[in-house]
Amino acid sequence: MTIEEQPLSSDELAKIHAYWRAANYLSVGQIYLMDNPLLREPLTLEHVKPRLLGHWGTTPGLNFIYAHMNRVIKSQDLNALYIAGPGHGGPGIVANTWLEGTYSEYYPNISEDAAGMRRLFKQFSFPGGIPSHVAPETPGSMHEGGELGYSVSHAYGAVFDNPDLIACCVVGDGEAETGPLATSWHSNKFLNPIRDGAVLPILHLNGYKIANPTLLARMPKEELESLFVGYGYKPYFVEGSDPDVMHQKMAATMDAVIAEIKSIQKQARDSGVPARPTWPLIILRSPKGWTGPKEVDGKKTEDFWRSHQVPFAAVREDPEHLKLLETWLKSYKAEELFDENGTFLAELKELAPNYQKRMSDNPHTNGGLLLRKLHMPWFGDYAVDVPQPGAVKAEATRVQGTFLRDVMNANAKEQNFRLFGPDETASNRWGAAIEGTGRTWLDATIPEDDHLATDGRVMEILSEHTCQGWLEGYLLTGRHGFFNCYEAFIHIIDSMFNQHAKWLKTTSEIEWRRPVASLNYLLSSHVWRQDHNGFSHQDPGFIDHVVNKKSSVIRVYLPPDANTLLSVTDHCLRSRNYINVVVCGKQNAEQWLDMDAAIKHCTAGLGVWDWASNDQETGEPDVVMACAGDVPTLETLAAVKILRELLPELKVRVVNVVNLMKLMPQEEHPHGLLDREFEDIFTPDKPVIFAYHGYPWLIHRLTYRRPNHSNIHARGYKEEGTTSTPFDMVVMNDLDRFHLVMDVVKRVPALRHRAVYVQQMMRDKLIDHQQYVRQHGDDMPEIRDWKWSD
Ligand SMILES: Cc1ncc(C[n+]2csc(CCOP(=O)(O)OP(=O)(O)O)c2C)c(N)n1
Ligand SMILES: [Mg+2]
Repeated sequence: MTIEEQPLSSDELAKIHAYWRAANYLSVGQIYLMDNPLLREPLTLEHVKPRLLGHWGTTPGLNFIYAHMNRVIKSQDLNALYIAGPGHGGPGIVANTWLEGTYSEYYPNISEDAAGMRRLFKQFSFPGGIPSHVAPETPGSMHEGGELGYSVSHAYGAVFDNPDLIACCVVGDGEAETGPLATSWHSNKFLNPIRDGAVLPILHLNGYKIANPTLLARMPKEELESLFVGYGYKPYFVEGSDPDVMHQKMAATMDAVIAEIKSIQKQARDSGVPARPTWPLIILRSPKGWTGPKEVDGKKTEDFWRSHQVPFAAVREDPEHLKLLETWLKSYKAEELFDENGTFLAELKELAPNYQKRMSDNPHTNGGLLLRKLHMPWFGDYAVDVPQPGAVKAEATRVQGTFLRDVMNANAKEQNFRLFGPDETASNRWGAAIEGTGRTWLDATIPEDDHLATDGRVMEILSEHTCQGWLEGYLLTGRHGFFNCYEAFIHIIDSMFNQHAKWLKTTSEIEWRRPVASLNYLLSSHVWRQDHNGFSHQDPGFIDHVVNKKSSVIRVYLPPDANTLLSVTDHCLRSRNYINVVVCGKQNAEQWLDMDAAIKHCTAGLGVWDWASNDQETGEPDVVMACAGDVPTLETLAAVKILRELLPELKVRVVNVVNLMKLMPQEEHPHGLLDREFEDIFTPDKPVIFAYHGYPWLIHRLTYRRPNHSNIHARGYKEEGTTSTPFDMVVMNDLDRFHLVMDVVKRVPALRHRAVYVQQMMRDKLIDHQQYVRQHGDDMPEIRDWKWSD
């Protein structure tokens, strides 16, 4: 659909065009200049930056949309934020925040005058200055857009449970080719027009990416239109390149789509019926590098991919380029836009809204300002009764699900807590949470559907990217959430995790950014218990990936049972500005700690399990049996029991690690133990057999600087797996109790004389196991029915 009305008077048209010119001028200035910001002197080489960095091509389009958003925010008193999918258009967004006055409020040094403009230009992509993208440093940004693909999911995450908010979401046509972006169009099926706000997606069809045309720009218009109709949107086209015509078209279209959004919301809110509407979407087809040089060195530049970055960069070497730059900058007629002090003219500045109506100062983009603590039920009320270690079994994540359901209920009024997952929430046994409010679903239902609800708070779509993007958007606008995922497939969002960790690291260094709730992952259906699925579903490597990131923002927890999982969950939901990775199985499994012990254990993060150890009297073990993760803990305790029976004189100390970061040196991670504390627990010189949930090398990576590192012998997942029995999985990876016993006798010098006999016994046991599982398809009864407390 195309709107042909011309709502702007000639004065309004002239002003909005002037506003756009100002933003474009400031964008080019940031890319090229370090002095002479208003071109009051002839441009010379000294005024030009020695290294020209940044992106021009996307910027005029972003500025165009920004100016037109300002117009409707003002005329219709909207509460809106701006998400620049092509975040490389940083100069444009920075320019707009400066024109609105916000930039100078946050950074008084960058004042609203010629001196401030000079600094504004110089700092961009300059050592000691600001990054080239719409980074955390940019007021009004909750989306850096450096890694493309997440704009739409972030926008929807921001407006869930924010009924008055509109997220203007610019999507690059290159960005729209990415997998995460493509799947995220479906977010409209999860948006409840009564309780949620609205997203206004603007597909920015400038035709090109870095060095290629884009698919969406070159496909026939009918196909493009059908594509978005198919996704459930109503596309409005704004196409052209003549600014006067385009301003009228854009203004008319903006008026139409805002009216449509308001009417959809009113209708749903008045009727109380939250059916899925067809939300409007704008397709803006305008030239890449619009208003820039048409040709450079005889080559097409405007309306072509050559304008993507710095359209010409030999300014210092080529006098023609210097002249081209001056002509280009002068084309914006800065003298008509800024007064003699270099201050933006008041009659133009007033086109933008004021105070927190400015998109650059919308508090939702600094979510910590709006963050409210969750009402937390006492997690001890959900405790599994554990009269003795190993006396009962429970499904840890099912217990966690009941707690999360009640967190959700306790915050029903605030509407600030949601759960996210790629269709695995029930499988990961958070069934109670689903039964609580249901899963969000706005489309058709049939009577047999299970807990689909228009106001459900459990968000499920089979796209890890979309789940992650929604949750990030939700958290960054000041709310809380938890993401559950199969352990192996969380790798799909490795890169999104990276970006969020970078965002948190940077924001924690910016004093006006307030802390937001942590991003919490439950990784379940983990490597050791992939009974249905086998090898493809076995990958515990996300932890290895996570620990690469700045230690101040990452936390990894491996609770061994339900009560420790509850304690860790409570802690994660109260924490701020972290990414908490919690790995825990969902199967019915041994429970070790009662709630009191669990709280103490989790508070310490690791500790000696005295009830499983027998070195209390001497205080000096022969061997330390360390474990992290539920299955390794089980195998360790089973190995300890064998050792007790076979070698009663052996002094064994059992250490369980919940908080993996305790292993790191304190200088490297705030949770790290002091070396002295590490020595107290792991001894200065005794063998440590460490059974670990994931790839064993990580234990060495975390402890390589520790005093007793040469005696640490780590076992873990060695990339062996298939669809087999639970015990066969640990055997395949040498993590089973029998291998652990063999490790002990090999490494404790005093056991040399017994080694051969014990090893033979263990090897025989492993042969019994092999034969039994192949014959019966199940683990041996002595394994399956094993109990610590016998
Ligand atoms: C996931 C990802 N892949 C690749 C890049 C490198 N990259 C930066 S900009 C760009 C082209 C983007 O094109 P488009 O989305 O159309 O933006 P615009 O034309 O508005 O600059 C690419 C490929 C990236 N930033 N992120
Ligand atoms: Mg493009």
